[in-house]
Amino acid sequence: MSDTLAALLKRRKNKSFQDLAKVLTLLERKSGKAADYRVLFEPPRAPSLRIGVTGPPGAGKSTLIAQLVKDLRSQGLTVAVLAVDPSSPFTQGAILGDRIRFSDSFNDPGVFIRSIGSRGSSGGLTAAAYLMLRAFDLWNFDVVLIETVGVGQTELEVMYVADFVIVTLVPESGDAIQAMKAGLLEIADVFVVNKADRPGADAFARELKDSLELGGDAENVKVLLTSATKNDGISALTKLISSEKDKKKFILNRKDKRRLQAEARALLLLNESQKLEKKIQKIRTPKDLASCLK
Ligand SMILES: Nc1nc2c(ncn2[C@@H]2O[C@H](COP(=O)(O)OP(=O)(O)O)[C@@H](O)[C@H]2O)c(=O)[nH]1
Ligand SMILES: [Mg+2]
Repeated sequence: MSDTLAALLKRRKNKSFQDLAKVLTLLERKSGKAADYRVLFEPPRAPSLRIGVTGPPGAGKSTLIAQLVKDLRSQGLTVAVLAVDPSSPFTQGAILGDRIRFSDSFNDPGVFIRSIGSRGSSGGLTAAAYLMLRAFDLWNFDVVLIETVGVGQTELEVMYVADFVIVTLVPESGDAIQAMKAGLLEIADVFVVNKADRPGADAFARELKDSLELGGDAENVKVLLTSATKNDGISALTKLISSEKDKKKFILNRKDKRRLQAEARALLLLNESQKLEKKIQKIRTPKDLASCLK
């Protein structure tokens, strides 16, 4: 007999990765009764620090994450990665043929990696993503890295799940002021100008800094240069992450009203859409259709 969500969550103290993988699969399918989910909403004893890594496709987010994982592991921290990106190489099959030599981390008992392909029907993060992150809290990971792709409006939602947001750009990202207009300033705790081994990186970083100063945000938002493939500049980023973890302020910030509402929105939308789908499946005839709005 396969394990139920309730049974798997009950033995979470074992911290089995196999159990966790099963939990995530069940959460992704949203199978289980509402009562089974309750434990996910209890305040965790030691919540994981959630780091959002966002930015346009190809900016080097996955490469950066692979390097961050190695760095954080060398500090003895346990790490989970959740890639909300269908094209992410963070699946064992894909990674083998990938230039990112990440296989070490796959055999590391302190690293758990999972990707989810789909976004919610409303365009936002899926309810599954919120629930999975809660499961990571229960499994007591020190740090969770969340990769989300793009810089559109829906991606801005990452700020509701992450405690600290790294916006990854590249020298070719273009007009820095334009980036600010896209709402990136609102979500970024740090801007990473990756591919700093390419021309124009310094100038782009300076332009970013200038526009931060204009907006009066230069003190709160940092700009770092990295070259993820060369493992350059990553340690400065790891330092920022460690200091965020030590400050513990993130635990309080989780109670922010907007964050709670964003999570509720994802969960309720899923609930309602499942109910609607049941109704839709019952429509068989033009007469059914005519009466569906009653
Ligand atoms: N030159 C250079 N290439 C990089 C760097 N970081 C990543 N890349 C390359 O950029 C491409 C996209 O990287 P990936 O991590 O998949 O980007 P993502 O789509 O943002 O996750 C890959 O070919 C990487 O090897 C870097 O710092 N410098
Ligand atoms: Mg990626």
